[in-house]
Amino acid sequence: MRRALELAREARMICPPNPAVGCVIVKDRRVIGEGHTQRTGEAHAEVMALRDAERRGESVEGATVYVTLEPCSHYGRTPPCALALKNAKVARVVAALKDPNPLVSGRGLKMLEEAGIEVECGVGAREAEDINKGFLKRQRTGMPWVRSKFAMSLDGNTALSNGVSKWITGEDARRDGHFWRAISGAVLTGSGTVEADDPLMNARIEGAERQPLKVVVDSQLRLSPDLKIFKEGKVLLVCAFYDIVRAQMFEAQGVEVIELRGADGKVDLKALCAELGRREINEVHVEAGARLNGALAMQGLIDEYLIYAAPLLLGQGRKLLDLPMLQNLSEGIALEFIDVEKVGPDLRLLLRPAG
Ligand code: AOF
Ligand code: ZN
Repeated sequence: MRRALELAREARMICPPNPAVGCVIVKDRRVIGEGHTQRTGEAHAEVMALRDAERRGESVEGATVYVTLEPCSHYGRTPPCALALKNAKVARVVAALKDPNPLVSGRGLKMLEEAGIEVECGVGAREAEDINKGFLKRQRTGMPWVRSKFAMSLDGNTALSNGVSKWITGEDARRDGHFWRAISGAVLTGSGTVEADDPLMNARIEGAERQPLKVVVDSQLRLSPDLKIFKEGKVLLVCAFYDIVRAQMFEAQGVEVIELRGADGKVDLKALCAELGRREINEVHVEAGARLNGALAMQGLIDEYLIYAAPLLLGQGRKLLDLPMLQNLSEGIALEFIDVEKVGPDLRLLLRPAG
């Protein structure tokens, strides 16, 4: 299962919105086939592992299959993996997790059991959950997993007061950031960041064969359609007031413009997340300023903070989140460290809301 989880991790840039799944086939204590999920619409992990065994000239009859997600039972873009395993006459299937997809949800395991195959579920569940937290959250709640990324000085500044921020963190940290963009279904940013930095917001990393949808929040549609972000890839521009003349300037270049207005006259961020969930976005990667991040955090929409901290002190500057002035420490956003790693000269911190 450890190897299957490793394979699943390798699939993360390729397969969204499909979950990243790894599969290892073992017989007589030898690995005779392995594989992971391919691009959406192409083969699942189990089929890749079966094909691998065939290529190696191995018979899978009587073998044990380790897979990081319950084999599917439905005809989706591909035929059911549970059926492929049944036809291959494997003896035992060990799955890490049940697939919460309502089209599967226990039916895959049941189908195997009914075929007389020994089934076990739950081995390596925690890690398997972690690899597909976006897919799993979306299947369970309809909402995507939202991760906000920041680069800051050790004293918590994301830029100087005059806006200068290039570069606070080193090259390694910046490269690492592209990996997280590449595994995401969408990159979300705001008008302030787009105007100040004119970023591309794509994933520039080897192995990124699919690009995340670029989502830009611009309440008043005040950005210029000539900015780089609108020039390439799929872009969703979200406003609070749809102005047909402004919108058409973007639409003429293939940008989709939608209006999602909340009660406060700003973009309804919760509705936006729900909309991205409907569009099969599992993970939303936020790279935005303190205003958009503050609003997301206040509405409890951030599931994870990815913070690169540079060994640099800047004194005054811009903060991670714009929050109303607090009176008590207990009003702060309490987080929990999930992972801490050194990336080049910087630290990479992964945190989630506590509790
Ligand atoms: C598996 N093995 O490697 C993956 C599975 O449209 P399809 O046919 O590609 O099916 C997509 C669904 O299959 C997806 O939503 C999820 O429930 C399951 N993913 N299942 O047996 C795999 N990636
Ligand atoms: Zn499948």
